[in-house]
Amino acid sequence: MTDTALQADATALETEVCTLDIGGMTCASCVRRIEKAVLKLDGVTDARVNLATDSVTIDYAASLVAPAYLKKTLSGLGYQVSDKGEGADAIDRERAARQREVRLQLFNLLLATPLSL
Ligand code: 9UX
Repeated sequence: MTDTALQADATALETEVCTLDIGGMTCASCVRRIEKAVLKLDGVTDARVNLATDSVTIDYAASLVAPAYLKKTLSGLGYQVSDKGEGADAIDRERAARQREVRLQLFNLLLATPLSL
């Protein structure tokens, strides 16, 4: 398939958008380096790096490329890659798990008390 045919196909495809946080972008050339690497992949139709927020927004066809592969490509270049807001989500999940643990111990305590009397 020629490049133009491939591009025509890509634009006809349903595209998804994902934003990834990128750690380790220290100079403006990183922007071009990241955009070039991602745009080179089949299924990627656009990539926009935002240096101010340390993130990249990628338009891609989910039928041709998986977000995990986009992440792998960028981490392969030496950047720290995570889903947007993953850090905050992880903290929330940890907090929820801790609350479950506390409730479980309280329940065990209430259950054990009458038996020991
Ligand atoms: Mo600049 Mo980025 O010297 O990988 S291109 S830090």
